[in-house]
Amino acid sequence: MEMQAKLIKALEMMRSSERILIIAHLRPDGDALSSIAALRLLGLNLGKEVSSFCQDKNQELFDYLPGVNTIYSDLGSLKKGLGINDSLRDYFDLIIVADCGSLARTAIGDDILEFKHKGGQVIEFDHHPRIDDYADLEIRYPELSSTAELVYNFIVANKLSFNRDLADCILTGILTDTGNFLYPSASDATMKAAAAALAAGARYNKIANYVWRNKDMAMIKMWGLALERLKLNPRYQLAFAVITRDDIINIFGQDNLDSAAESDFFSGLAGFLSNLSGAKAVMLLYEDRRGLVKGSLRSTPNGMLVGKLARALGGGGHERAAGFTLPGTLEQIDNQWVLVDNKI
Ligand SMILES: [Mn+2]
Repeated sequence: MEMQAKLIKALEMMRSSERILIIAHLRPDGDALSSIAALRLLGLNLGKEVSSFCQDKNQELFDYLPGVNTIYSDLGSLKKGLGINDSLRDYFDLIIVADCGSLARTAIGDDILEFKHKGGQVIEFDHHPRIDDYADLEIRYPELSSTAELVYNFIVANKLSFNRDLADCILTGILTDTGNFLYPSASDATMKAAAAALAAGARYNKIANYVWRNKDMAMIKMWGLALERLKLNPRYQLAFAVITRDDIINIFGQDNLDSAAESDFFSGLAGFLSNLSGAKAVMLLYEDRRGLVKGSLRSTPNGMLVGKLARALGGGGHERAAGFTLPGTLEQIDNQWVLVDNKI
């Protein structure tokens, strides 16, 4: 099926449902939350009852997006809030999964499979490479910059009205997933979608302040430390930087980063480093918590595709922007950084 036909079919499925649950990935980024916010508005415009879920969403994240404060951040409170005793199928007839890449990234994969098993319908809107095949209607286009761009295509394909609130969502998703149009995923179609959002009244300044001009002193210092630590592995032409748990405690004065700070560090700094010339790829490593190391990989222009490497390390993502998580700690031995897996 062509994209156009799939997008029309998605609207038919929404129209023939009464209660819709929209889900994006755990530890959401701007694109995940924008996609939820936009799809929720579109569902409400159809007269549907719409709920949304995103595991680990913290309260302030992208709070200007319409309805983003109504997103449930854990399944228990969703079920309690809606009076669901058992299965999601007892309440919903349609689930829309947005921007998730894999079922695991919904954080409630088993509940979704059970929902489907009991006759519920699932639509996927995504721009990650396929990992799982579970949706009744899979609208997956890895060549798109963002799921928000796909949602914009949904609006256009179905000739739905495009208002300022929707435009804020679309522009936010595009700006966050393209690093303000810097990453290679920003195509002419992406620019056209963003231009349409601006023409519909999207508040560019407010969005840019939120997604880009938002760095406090601690975050700038963390960027600074990572830049100072930047090294090139000449054999693989891989540039890399390392941030340890102790660095985070020293800089932030606390032992954890909230998801907004983490996303800024990973997406913001990794995206910035993807402009590095003289390297084929960039890798940021940091100790997510004691015993767990997260890696973020970016391809540089004309560099190597990093998606395969991330998948080989048990992670996922896009071909040019991907990540992984491994057990272990980061230690400096003989002036070299080593990932030590304490379990081995
Ligand atoms: Mn995305």
